Amino acid sequence: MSRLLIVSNRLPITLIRREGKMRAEPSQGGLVTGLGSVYPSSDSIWIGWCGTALERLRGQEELVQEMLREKHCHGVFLSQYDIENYYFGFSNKTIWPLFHYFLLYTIYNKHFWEAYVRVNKIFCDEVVKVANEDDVIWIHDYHLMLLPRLVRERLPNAAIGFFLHIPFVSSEVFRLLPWREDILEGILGADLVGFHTFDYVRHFAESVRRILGLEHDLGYIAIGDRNVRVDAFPMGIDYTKYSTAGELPGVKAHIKRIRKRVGDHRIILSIDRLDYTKGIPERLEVFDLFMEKNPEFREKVTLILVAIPSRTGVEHYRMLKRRVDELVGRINGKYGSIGWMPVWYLYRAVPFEMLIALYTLADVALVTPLRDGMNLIAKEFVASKRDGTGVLVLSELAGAAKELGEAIIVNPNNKEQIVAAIREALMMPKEEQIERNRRMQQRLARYSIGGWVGDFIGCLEKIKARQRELAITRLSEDLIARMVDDYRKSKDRLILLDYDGTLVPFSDHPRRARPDNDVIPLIETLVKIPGNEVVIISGRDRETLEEWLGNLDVGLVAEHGVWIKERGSDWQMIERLSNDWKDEIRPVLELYADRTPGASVEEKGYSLSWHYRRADPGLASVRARELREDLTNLTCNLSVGILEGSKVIEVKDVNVNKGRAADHWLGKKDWDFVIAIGDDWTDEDMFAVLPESAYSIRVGMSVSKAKYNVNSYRDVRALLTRLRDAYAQS
Ligand code: GDG
Repeated sequence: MSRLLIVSNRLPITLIRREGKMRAEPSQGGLVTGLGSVYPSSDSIWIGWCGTALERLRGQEELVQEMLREKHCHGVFLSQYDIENYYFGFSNKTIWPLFHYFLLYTIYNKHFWEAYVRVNKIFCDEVVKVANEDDVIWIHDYHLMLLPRLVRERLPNAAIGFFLHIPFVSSEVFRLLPWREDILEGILGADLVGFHTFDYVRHFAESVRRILGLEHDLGYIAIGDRNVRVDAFPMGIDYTKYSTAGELPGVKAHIKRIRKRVGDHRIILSIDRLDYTKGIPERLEVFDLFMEKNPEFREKVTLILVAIPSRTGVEHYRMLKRRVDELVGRINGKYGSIGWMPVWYLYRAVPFEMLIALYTLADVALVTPLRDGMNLIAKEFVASKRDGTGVLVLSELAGAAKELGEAIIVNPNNKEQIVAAIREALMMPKEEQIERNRRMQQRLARYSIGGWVGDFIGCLEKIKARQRELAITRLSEDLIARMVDDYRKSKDRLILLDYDGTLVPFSDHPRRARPDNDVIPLIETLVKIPGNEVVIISGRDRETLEEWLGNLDVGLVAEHGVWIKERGSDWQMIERLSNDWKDEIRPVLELYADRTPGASVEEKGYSLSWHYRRADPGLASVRARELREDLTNLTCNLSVGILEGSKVIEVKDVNVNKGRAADHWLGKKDWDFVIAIGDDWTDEDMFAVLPESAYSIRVGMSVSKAKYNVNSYRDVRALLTRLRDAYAQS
């Protein structure tokens, strides 16, 4: 039976050794509280660190592992040194600040990085120990970004998902990281990469494109022979748990106690881990400004500030704690009176019932992080509002803002705006509060944590199914053997080959993609074999083909079929074509080339092409889309068609395509062996006209009319070499 292996830095339980005895306590934080309401379960295993350094567990590892096994967990043991450098170091002093745009807090340190690599390898060993072949492996968060690739290397066919719980920064910021390639390649070891929002998806895909040079297409990134899916999965919460928790007796008791403490004051609530990304001091400054500007609310409103201690071993967190303490003291000193303390500050984690009591009582939740991957507090607050009252003031820089549009959305750096938002929230009529919350509640109920998990895992399963389909079409050794056998037995053989991307690799400058010293002798020997007819069917112009391949005894097709040249004859046109349309289209292509640095226009006898391989990829893809639209409108009354190749848009006569050119040769003889190989959309016309018995091969792992796929021009050369040698052996 297939199981789900969840892998995260921390297990949902923390083991604490006190007076020689081990005790288990629930862990804190967004990931474990979110996923912890669905897992661990009997058909899953959660793999992670148990929260205590190896040195403190010495001799008790087996016992700990046994305790964890009972809870469907598997422990990863880490030394104090690794915790310092991998967890407090690279994870929390490098990645965390960088990925939240706190560049000045980011430390680049070789020892941190080395520990990060080492610990990811330790995690990999544990995953491999636990995993069965058909398990689904779901790796979480920024501590383990190298793990997908490491696991892939050891378990090549495993179903691996990766989810990042924090933002993925813009490529301009990500590129600052000295180990950027390793991180991207690490993540791309997964089959499915998930983020909270589409912005993060875009940032990731853009970083991959700029740093690794890999293109993305409709949410897929091709890396080697694998296609990695990248998509947004906004994490939900256990809606029922929060919407019904108000009934728990413990919650009612807490409500009473809190009411007694704050009297009938209106309550503004602020809850976060004490982290500089959450904007806690900034929020206190806003509260100060609110009190100053709105004296009528003094002695009427209390801010309950819950700050959960977090990463206390990191200097910036200790500084933050001092700053918050100071600000709370200052505000309470400035506005407080005998019967009223403006800020009630709790520096500790609160039990679940108290959390719900606070959500229930709060008139306003002030959730204003400076950056936040998602922010579950905002969602939990809304879900807990059984009577529908209460107002959420939410930062636009939290991922949750994308889904909670009915909240009052603010820029966390705009203090005046937040002051106004607090006032608006406190004055908002009840009916409006209810209407806004009900809409958000419906959305949260529909996409709860179970839906989120199901969506992610469902998507991963679909990808694996798609990979299995593609694997069936991949040209296997068995198929090659069969092809070689057919080839050997046949007498009249037609070999149709595209040029760029099929026989030779692409180059930034089309003129540089000359045939090299390996490919020329290969074709030369192939055409010498009696019964072989080789035709090179290209989109290039006649002159270039003549210059590069004219000496070979092959058939040639130029401009996708405008011109053909039989072995030993001259170039001829496939039919009379008109060029009248060019004057209308050329200026448009030139205009787009001027607007896109690196793009260029190429004019061939009966076609015009707009090349963008050397242009900035982001800009080029926008321009290419615009150009396509313009051309579609412009050409609707002309007999020309728009063709998309690899980084090129081509306009040419609709009557001309590689299919017609291929037909010319197919009709010449009763061939008993036909093979056609090509790498882009223009070759699909050629595949479409082949007889059923033909072998058709598309270079690259795209869906195609061709029967089989290979990875690259190298595979094509290897295959042609096998065919050539097969003759010598027969
Ligand atoms: C990361 C990302 C993303 C908090 N205090 C108490 C308590 N909590 C629970 C809350 C909530 C969770 O912890 C906090 O989640 P957040 O989402 O707000 O924040 P991070 O810990 O920074 O989490 C974040 C998240 O991962 C999930 O992907 O949303 O952007 O930074 O569930 O309820 N629970 C209890 N007492 C507390 O005092 N019982």
